[in-house]
Amino acid sequence: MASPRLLDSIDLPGGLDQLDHQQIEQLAREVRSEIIRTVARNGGHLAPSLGVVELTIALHRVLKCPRDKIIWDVGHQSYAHKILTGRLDRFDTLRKYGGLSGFPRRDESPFDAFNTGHSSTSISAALGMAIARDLAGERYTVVAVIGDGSLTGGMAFEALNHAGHLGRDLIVILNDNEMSISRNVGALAAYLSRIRMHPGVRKVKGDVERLVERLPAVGDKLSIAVKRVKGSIKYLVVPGMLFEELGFTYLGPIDGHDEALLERTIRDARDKGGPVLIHIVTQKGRGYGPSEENPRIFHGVGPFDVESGTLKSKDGPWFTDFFRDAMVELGQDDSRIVAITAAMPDGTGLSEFARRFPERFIDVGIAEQHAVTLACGLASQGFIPVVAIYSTFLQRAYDQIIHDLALQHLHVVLAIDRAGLAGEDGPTHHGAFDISYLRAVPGMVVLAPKDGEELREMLRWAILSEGPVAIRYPRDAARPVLTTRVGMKPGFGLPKAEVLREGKDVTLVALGSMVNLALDCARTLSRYNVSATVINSRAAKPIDIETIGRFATGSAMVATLEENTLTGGFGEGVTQGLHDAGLGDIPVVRFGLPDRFVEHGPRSLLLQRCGLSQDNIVKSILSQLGSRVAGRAEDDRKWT
Ligand SMILES: Cc1ncc(C[n+]2csc(CCOP(=O)(O)OP(=O)(O)O)c2C)c(N)n1
Repeated sequence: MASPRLLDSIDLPGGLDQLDHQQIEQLAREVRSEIIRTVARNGGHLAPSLGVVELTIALHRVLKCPRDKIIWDVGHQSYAHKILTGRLDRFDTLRKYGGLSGFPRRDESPFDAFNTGHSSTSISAALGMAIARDLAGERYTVVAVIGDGSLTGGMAFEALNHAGHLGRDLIVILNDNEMSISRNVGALAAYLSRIRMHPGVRKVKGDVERLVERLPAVGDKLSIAVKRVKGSIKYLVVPGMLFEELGFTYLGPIDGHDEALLERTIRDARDKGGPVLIHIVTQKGRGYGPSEENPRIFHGVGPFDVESGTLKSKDGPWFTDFFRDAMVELGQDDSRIVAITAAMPDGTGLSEFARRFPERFIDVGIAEQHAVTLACGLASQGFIPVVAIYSTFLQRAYDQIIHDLALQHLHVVLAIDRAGLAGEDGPTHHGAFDISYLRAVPGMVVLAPKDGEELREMLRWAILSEGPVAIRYPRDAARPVLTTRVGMKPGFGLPKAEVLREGKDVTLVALGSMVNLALDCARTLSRYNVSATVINSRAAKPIDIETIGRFATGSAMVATLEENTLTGGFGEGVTQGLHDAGLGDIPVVRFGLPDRFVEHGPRSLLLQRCGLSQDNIVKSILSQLGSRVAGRAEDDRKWT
C-alpha cells in the first residue's frame, strides 16, 4: 500500500515547522503533483505556480500567516500557497464556478492578504500594510513576491522608489525566472541577467565595497573623479546596485529551489530590517517536463493530458486568430503599421506579426500606460500604431487614452481582446467596462465585430480612418454570422449599423458578441408570432441612431444586447440616442452585465447567469410585450 501523503497527514500550515529536509523535498513533490493533476483537469496557471513551490514552503515555515502578510503579485503563482493554507480539500474546484479562485482572494481565506490579478501592485499594497502596521504599533512581517515580468510595470518602480525612501521594514522577493509570459524584455531584464550570469561576484560584494570606500580622495577635483570611479566600480561588480541605490538592501541572487537557503535568507532579511529585496532565481514550470520545456505555453493553459503534455483542443478559430491574420495581411500592405503589445505577444495574436515584421513590432513589457503613449508618439510622426491589449489591462491606460490619445485626436488603433467575460480567470480579468470607459471619451470611435470576418473589415477600416479607434472583441470562437450583410467599406464615413433581419414587433439592437444571440432570439420569437428586427450596431460610439430609430419607431419595444456592464454601456447610449432624437417614448429593455463583479467560471455559464441567454431574453421580451402577443405562442409553457 502506498504510504499516505505528507500533504494529507500534517496540519497545514502550522505542521510545516516539524518537517525535516527530506520531508520538505517530499512535500514539494506532492504539492507539484497536486497542482499538475488539478490544472490538467481545470486549466490554469501551471508554470508560474510550479516555479515557486520551494519559496512558498520556505515562506510558510518562516512566517506566521495570517498575522504575517504575503502579497503575491498577479497572484497566478499562488496555487501552492492555497494548498498549504487549508484549501487542499477544495483544490479540485480551482477556477470552477463556485470553486476556488485562481487568484488570491481575501474573501476566500484569511491567508490571502490582498486580492491580485493585474500585475505590479504587490509592493504598493505591501508598503501600505507596513505603514499601517507601524501606525498601529504592531509587529509583523510583510512580504511582496513579484516576478521579473511584473517588475517591468511602472507601478512597481513607483512603489520601490517610495519604499526605499521611507525605510520601513518590508521584504520584496523578486522571483526571477527570465520570463514574463513570453521571454521578459527590456533593460531591466538585461540587468537581472547580468547579475545572474555572475553570481560569483556576490561573494566579493562586501570586499569591493570596503575597498572602494578606502580609495584615497586627495584634493577637490581628484575627489570628484575618485567618487565617479568608486561609483562605476561598484556598478560593475556589485550585483543589485540598482536596488541598493533605491534604498533597499539587496540579497542575492540565490537559488530559488534551495528551500533551506531560502529560509535562511528570508530570516536574514527580517533580522536586517528596513526595505530588503531578495533576488531569487527560479525555473518556470519546474518539476514537469512539458512545462519546463515550454513554460510559455504552460504559463496559462486549458486542460491537458498529464502523461503526454498534449493540450486538449479548443474550438476555433477565435476572434484573436482573425486579428492575427488580419494584422499580417495589413502589415504586408502598409509599412506604416506598427504593432504594440504589453508583454502578451501570444495572447493577443501578435507573435506572427512579430516574426514577419520584427522591426515594426514592439513589446514594451507589462506597461500598458507606456504602450498607449508610445503609440501616440509614433502616430504623431505618421505611423499607424495598433496597440493590442486585453480590455481589463487597458483600464491601466485610461488617462493616456484621454490625455495623450483623444485630446490630440491621434490616429491609434486599440485592439481590445477579451472584451466581455473572460471566464475562469474571473473578475480581475473580465473585460466588463471598456465600452463605458471609452464612450465617455470625446472623439473615440468604439467598434465591436459580430464575427471574425467583420473584425478583419473593422481593422482595415480603422487603419484607413483617422483619430482614435477602438475595436473590442471577446475571448470566444468567432462563430460566423450567416446572413445577408453589407460589408464595411473603408473611407465611407463612420460605420453604419447593419440590419440583419426585419420585423415589426420588436427591435433587437445587438453589439459584437451578442449579434448571434440576438438572431437566435429573433428566430425563437418568430415561433411566438413575434417578429423581430435584428440590428448589428457595429459601433458603441458613435451609435447609428438614425437606422435604429427607423425600425424602433414602428415596433413595440427596443431591446439592446451587449457584453459590457449596463452602467454607462451601449444600451444606455441607445436609450439616450433615441431620447435625444425625440423617440424617448419607445420602451427600451437593456440586456448586459450587471452592476456587480461577475465571478469566475465557464464563459457560457457566466453569460447565462448574467441573463445573456436566449431563454432569459426571449422570456423577458415576451413578458414585456405582454398582452400584445398573448395567446400567439405555439408553446407558452416553455417560457413560464
Ligand atoms: C497589468 C497586467 N498586464 C498584463 C497581465 C498579464 N500577465 C499575467 S502574468 C504576466 C507575466 C508575469 O510575469 P512574471 O511577473 O515574471 O511572473 P511569472 O509568470 O514569470 O512567474 C502577464 C503579462 C497582467 N496580469 N496584468
